[in-house]
Amino acid sequence: MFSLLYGLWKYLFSKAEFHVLILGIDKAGKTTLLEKLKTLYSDVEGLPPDRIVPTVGLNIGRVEAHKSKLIFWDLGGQLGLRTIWEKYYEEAHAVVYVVDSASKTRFEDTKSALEKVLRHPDLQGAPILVFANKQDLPGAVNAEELSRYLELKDQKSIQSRVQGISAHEGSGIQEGVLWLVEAMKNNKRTEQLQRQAEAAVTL
Ligand SMILES: Nc1nc2c(ncn2[C@@H]2O[C@H](COP(=O)(O)OP(=O)(O)O)[C@@H](O)[C@H]2O)c(=O)[nH]1
Ligand SMILES: [Mg+2]
Repeated sequence: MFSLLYGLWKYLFSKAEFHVLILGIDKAGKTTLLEKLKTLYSDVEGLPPDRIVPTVGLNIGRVEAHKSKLIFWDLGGQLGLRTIWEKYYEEAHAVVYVVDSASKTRFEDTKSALEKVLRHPDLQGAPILVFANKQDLPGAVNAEELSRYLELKDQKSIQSRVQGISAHEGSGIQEGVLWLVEAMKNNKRTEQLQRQAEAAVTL
C-alpha cells in the first residue's frame, strides 16, 4: 500500500527531469555557459570565466529551472573528442548547440559539426537550441544572421530555435532555456525516453 501511495505521490509531485547535451566546437563557450547556468539557476556559484580550463572529459551541471530538473552534460569539443558525443545521444532529451558568433572563420566547421549531430539516428526528434554566443563582442553576428547561415528553418522536422546570448554576461540564456523546457515537455522523444525508463524500472 505504501509503495502504491508513494508511487502516486511521486507521479503527482516529482518534477520532470531532462538530460540536455551541450555541444559545439572547442572554444565556443560551452563550459562558460554551463558555469553561468549554475549561477543563474542553483545555489552553487559557477566558476568565473578566468578559472575555466579546456574541457577534456565531461562536466555536469544539475539545476532546477522553470519547474523542471535539468541535467546538463558539457562535453569536450576538440575534433578528437567529438566521437565521444555519440555515446550520450541516446539518453538526451535535447541539445544546446553553442556557437562563437564572433569567430566567422570557424562557422563552416561549426555548421558541419551541427549537421552531423542533426543527422544522427540516436538524436531523432530532439529539440535543438542554438546559442549564438559572445554577443558582447563587437564583431558578433546576431541570432537572425546565424540562423540563416545554419539553414535550420529549412529542416521542418526539427524543432529548433536560435537565441543570441552572452555566456559571460548571462544575457539571453533564460529566454532560451524556457523555450527548451517547453519544447521538451511537448515532445514525442520525451515520451519515448520516459517509457524506456519505466520499462527499465519494472524489469
Ligand atoms: N567575450 C566573450 N567570451 C566568451 C563568452 N563565452 C565564452 N567566452 C570565452 O571563450 C573562450 C572559450 O570558452 P570555453 O567555455 O572554455 O569554451 P568551450 O571549449 O566551448 O567549453 C574562453 O576564453 C571564454 O572566456 C562570451 O559570452 N563572451
Ligand atoms: Mg569546455
